[in-house]
Amino acid sequence: MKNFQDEKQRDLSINKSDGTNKFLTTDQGLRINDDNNSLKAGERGPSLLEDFILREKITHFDHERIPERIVHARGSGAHGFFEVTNPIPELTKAGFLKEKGLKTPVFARFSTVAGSRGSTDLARDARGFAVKFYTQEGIYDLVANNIPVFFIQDAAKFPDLIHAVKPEPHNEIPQAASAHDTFWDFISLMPESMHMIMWVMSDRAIPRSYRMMEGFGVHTFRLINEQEESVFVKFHWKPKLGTHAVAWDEAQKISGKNPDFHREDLWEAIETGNFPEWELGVQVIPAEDENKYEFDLLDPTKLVPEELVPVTIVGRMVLNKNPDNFFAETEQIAFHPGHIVPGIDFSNDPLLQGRLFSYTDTQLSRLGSPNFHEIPINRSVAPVHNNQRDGHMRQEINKGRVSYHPNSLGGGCPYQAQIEQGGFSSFNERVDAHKVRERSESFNDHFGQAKLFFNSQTPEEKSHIVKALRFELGKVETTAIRVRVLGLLSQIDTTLAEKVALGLGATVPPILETPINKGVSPENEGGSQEPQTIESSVSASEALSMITNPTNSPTIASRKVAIICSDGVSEAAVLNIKRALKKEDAKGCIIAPHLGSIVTDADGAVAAEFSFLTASSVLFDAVYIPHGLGLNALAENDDLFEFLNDAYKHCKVIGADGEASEILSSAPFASKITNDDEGIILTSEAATEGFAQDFITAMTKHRFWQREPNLYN
Ligand code: HDD
Repeated sequence: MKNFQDEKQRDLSINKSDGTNKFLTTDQGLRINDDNNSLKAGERGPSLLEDFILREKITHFDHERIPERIVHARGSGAHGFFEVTNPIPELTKAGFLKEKGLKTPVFARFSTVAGSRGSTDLARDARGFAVKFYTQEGIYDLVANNIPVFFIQDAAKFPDLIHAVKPEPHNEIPQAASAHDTFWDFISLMPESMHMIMWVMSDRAIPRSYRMMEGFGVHTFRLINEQEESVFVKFHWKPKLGTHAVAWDEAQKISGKNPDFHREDLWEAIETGNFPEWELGVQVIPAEDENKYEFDLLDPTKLVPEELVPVTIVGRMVLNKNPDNFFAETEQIAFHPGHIVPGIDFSNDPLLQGRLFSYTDTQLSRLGSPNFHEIPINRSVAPVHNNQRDGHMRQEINKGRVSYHPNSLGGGCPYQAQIEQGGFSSFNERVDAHKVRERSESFNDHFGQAKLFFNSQTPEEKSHIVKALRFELGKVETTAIRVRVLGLLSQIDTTLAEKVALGLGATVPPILETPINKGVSPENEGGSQEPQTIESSVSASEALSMITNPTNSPTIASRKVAIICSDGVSEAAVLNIKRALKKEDAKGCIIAPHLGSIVTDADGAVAAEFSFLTASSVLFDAVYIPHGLGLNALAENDDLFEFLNDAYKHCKVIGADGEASEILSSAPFASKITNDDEGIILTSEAATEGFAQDFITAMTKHRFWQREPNLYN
């Protein structure tokens, strides 16, 4: 038996348990002799209430679940570090941004917004991108999304927005989907949501991977330097792997084939050493430029185009360790935009101001106690000393008689820190105003930046937005809601509205005076403030398109290629592509009609990792069919054609060599393949290194969307 003499040893034994080589015990440390049978009066008799071991086990089990997050319930996270590459001490006194090379531990959690904890990763939705920095000056949370703007301008509308998007209350349908009446009813009456609607109807809302998403702090924040001077700032995360999406049909199929697709992707990338990485950038706006732009910096439905204020990179984040326990870490982590450190401060964005209340409140209900900061994943690495005491599940054993300030009995401790000693102080902003429930007129333009976003998209991306809107509104049953949305879309782009209307068999209404902001009903249109459209001084921005986005890099690291094999496959061809992919840190996975060994033409064997039953094209980035003797058998396999069809439809690279290239000519899409389709890599010869290189070069382009009919044209 251990004799816990020092406190530290005891702490460790409480907090860490890997369950190996240990006796099974009760929660009180009593060794259990029989965990399989409850205590009964005789072998066939009734169970006895006395069985404290059974009762403890069942009671704990009965209470295993905590309320899921009211939004962002479905998510995945990982540990890592943030490293300063370009310190900005002239702008902020925040210690974790001050010194080149300084590393700060982080935990990042990515999430969907609307779905429940068990819902699919591939829902059309914004993604949460929350990072907890364990800085020497306390916890800093950057609680961001993968979209730089938000649906609403004031936190007062957040419960309405979420009630509208969540499953409808009478029948709890649909799960993790915005394609239903209540969501679009709300949206149709909230023109301020139109900019964000353009983003969520774009492919941003169906990312290929959490690792291939940008992150945005959304609100304007403040940075404060040692001289107590302040600038405004917008935060950006830029992914090293570029920003990529899947196709909408693909997203829906992935949801069935593997609802954990993003979760697994993040987990596997970290397990295999492909550590996800982002750069952190800032857009800095001098205080004197606060009113310089055609939009208000405090309006969270607006972004600052990078053409007006470039993004300066200050550091990088690398995620290099998966959690040990999902519940203890990913589920119990408590983010809060109000967790800030000296050198960072809030702006008066009314959405942010409401968030500052909401997140503490939600932790109280979810984690059940004001002591949520003591849960290991939430603990500050900076020492915590204060006079907060007691409460549910208090971990800290505070010593002594003093739990108040000021005190003399405790030598005045803990005492307040001067600003020079790292004490936090808010920016000394002058506020002199009437108390009002009003919205600033500078928030009234709801369409200017929606247009900017739409105009920045490539033709293929515009087509995807048309398709997404046809899908979403096509699921809406109330005709009047569809028509109202068409009216709003026509204020962004008339062709967009007409193309969506075509898919709905509807007509775009004349532009209506739409109700905004105040409590107005659809019948009683015309709020106190009229919506207006202010043309953006930037007409298009490359950074807003995923295809022209400057973050895109020609890497295929961690991408997965399906290599379709059957007995008699060319061993040389399989090894050739596998070798070439490995060099790029990508992976070739063998898929065959059955699992286990596949005999090669050289009488060797390759192991099939998946069969057609356990794999699907939607789970891979590209498909390759190597030549070989068993192709005739493959050519009769319906599953193969479904595989290839999806790969073609989702605009992926498809390659084949030797006789295998003939299989493609019998595929249903064969007649559609055009000569200029750079995503179809074929050779009638046996594949060479050059072939593998062509295949990889094609993969760096990610997708060949030109294959699809363009719905916007
Ligand atoms: Fe929020 C969770 C991001 C507006 C109230 N939010 C939550 C998470 C992210 C965001 C990433 C999940 C954190 C995690 O992984 O645990 N939220 C945003 C962004 C917003 C935003 C970028 C707008 C710019 N949120 C917003 C408003 C309110 C909330 C206006 C309320 C007034 N958000 C919450 C919450 C959640 C939350 C209810 C649910 C679980 C939690 O906080 O811890 O308090």
